[in-house]
Amino acid sequence: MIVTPYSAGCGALVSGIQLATLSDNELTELRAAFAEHGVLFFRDQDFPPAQHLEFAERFGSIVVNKFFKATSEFPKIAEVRKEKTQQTNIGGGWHSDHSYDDIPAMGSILVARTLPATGGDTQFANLAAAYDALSPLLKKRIANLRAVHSNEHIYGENGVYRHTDLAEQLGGMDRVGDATHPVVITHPESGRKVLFVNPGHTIQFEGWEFTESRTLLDELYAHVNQPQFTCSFNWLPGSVTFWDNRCTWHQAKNDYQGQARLMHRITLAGSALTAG
Ligand SMILES: O=C(O)CCC(=O)C(=O)O
Ligand SMILES: [Fe+2]
Repeated sequence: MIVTPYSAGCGALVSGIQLATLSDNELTELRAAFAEHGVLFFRDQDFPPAQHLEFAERFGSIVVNKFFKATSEFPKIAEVRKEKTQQTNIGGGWHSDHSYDDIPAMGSILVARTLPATGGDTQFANLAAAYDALSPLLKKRIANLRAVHSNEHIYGENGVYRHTDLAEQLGGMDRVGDATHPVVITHPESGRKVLFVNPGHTIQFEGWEFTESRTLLDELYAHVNQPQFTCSFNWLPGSVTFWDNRCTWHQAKNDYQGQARLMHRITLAGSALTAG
């Protein structure tokens, strides 16, 4: 297995393995690479849905997303679909998956099934590197804060997706909810401190006024969204991406209007978060 950094501060490309036929030793190596880099990219994988499922179950335990449609054959595989005629895409703004749950998802494994001729990259950000680079003053300001993470403003009755052409493929409107988490967590595998807030789901700091929260959150978001902490993955047939939701953000570019794109996603369960 060869693991090479994908960009200066974000992700790694893993080559020389097939996820569908990974040996136990390779799985151990992969776990270490995953803990070190937070997001792994794979090319040229022969990885049908049954093998996607099998790999996910070897790595951890699966959680099913409340809002996305599943594939007809595999209820644990979610479809991330955009039709030719559709304008809005899923995950078009920076977020981490399931941070609105009390125990957020550990990771997501995304597999390309139908790709546009050009465009449709997924971008990632490294929240451990971003935390390390915060000024001592900002680190001090956020040290003991907690933040509220919600999905209601996205998937709820008046959420941003409800009045778009994505609405008909989403369910679970009545299952929205929120959770609070430490703003700085210690990553359970790497032991690194991580900035655990994201633009998609974090709505405010616990006990703070909304506008006050907004100002500091926007400052933190602008800090993360810099070239030294981010990268963009261009999908090709056979590409797979596996990211850790506790220490990365991602967003799907919506720059391929008039073309279809279909990805398969499996989400893996996490463990309770620890304050950093
Ligand atoms: O379609 C993508 O590139 C990513 C969409 C997304 O946010 C997800 O699958 O969690
Ligand atoms: Fe996502």
